[in-house]
Amino acid sequence: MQKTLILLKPDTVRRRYAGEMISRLEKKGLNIMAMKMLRVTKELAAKHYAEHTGKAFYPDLEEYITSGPVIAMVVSGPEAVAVVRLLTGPTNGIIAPPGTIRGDFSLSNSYNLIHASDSETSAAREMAIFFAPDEILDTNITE
Ligand code: FUP
Repeated sequence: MQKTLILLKPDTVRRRYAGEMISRLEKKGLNIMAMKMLRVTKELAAKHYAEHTGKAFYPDLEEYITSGPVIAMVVSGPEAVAVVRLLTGPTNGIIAPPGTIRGDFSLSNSYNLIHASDSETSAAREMAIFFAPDEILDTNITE
């Protein structure tokens, strides 16, 4: 079993798609182990997006991710990192295939609704940014 970190970004909350996203994750068979709504500060954004802080698009990314509440989640399942990235689709909603979250709900390379860790190493790093260890619960679902 693997764990991965998901952020339902401000456009998901604004567009009232949080339920749709959570439903897709649950229907796939992933277990929700942690979930909280929060406002990402500039400091938190820089920590989470450390690999992007020097890039030309960072100011816009910072403005977007801090623009409203996000929902942070930890989900688990077999190969959860890769499985959630497949559900999410490529970064750019314009080329993301239909059936993926970004393919179905985004026409943008920036406003793409959801973040999902891209490796187990990133997942461990990102989970520690958003959750204390005791906030990640063993949901004990085996079926
Ligand atoms: P992803 O792993 O698909 O979320 O994408 P990246 O880690 O490469 O990028 C993180 C976020 O930066 C994306 F979700 C959107 C934003 N971004 C841009 O705004 N412009 C770019 O050219 C690339 C990424």
